[in-house]
Amino acid sequence: MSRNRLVLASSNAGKRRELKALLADVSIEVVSLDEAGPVQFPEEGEEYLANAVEKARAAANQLGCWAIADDSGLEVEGLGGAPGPLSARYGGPGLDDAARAAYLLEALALRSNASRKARFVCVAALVSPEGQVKSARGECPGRILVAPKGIHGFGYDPIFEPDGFSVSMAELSSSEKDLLSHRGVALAALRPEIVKMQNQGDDGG
Ligand code: ITT
Repeated sequence: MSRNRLVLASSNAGKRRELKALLADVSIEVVSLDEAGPVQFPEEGEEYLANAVEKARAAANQLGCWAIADDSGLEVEGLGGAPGPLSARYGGPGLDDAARAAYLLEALALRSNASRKARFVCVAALVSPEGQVKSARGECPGRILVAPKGIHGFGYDPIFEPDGFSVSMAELSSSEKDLLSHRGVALAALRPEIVKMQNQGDDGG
């Protein structure tokens, strides 16, 4: 695999779709894992930064190219910040996105007067074929709705209303979400490093 490619080190189709759109104007070739080849990922821990770096590092090491990964989650004030970095596994194995969102709504409903204030967090990590690491964090503040709304996006989007909006994240178009989302903010902050990476690729290095 050419080192002048950037692989999206994620098994989550919703994330990959968003990362691909957010990287649409980067001139280096952006490829998914199904095009780049299988990667053995390490077990994830409970820290966004370490998780994001380890996912990108695994892909960069094993494929010999640039890799980008994100580790993200939803933090709910009334649940003491849960599910946070454990968002993908919240409620146990075997749940789909809708069941996980329903599980979170139930957990919140069981706590009387629990704060519905919440935020999405994303830490994105870029790793070079030589193992150099750059990272950036993005947050999107909002609140948890009482019932799901909307069909766009993925994960917890139908139960999250971003601050300043009266619709759920899943009622926004993908381009509207990209402008305000935790992932959009993290990728915007990482952009200068991606442009530098692109230039290194152009130099043949
Ligand atoms: P990879 O590690 O393979 O990228 P993953 O889904 O396991 O996929 P994470 O460990 O980072 O990724 O878990 C993030 C979870 O947080 C994700 O599965 C969703 O449940 C939730 N999440 C993250 N970003 C989200 C977004 O933009 N909208 C809704 N839910 C989101």
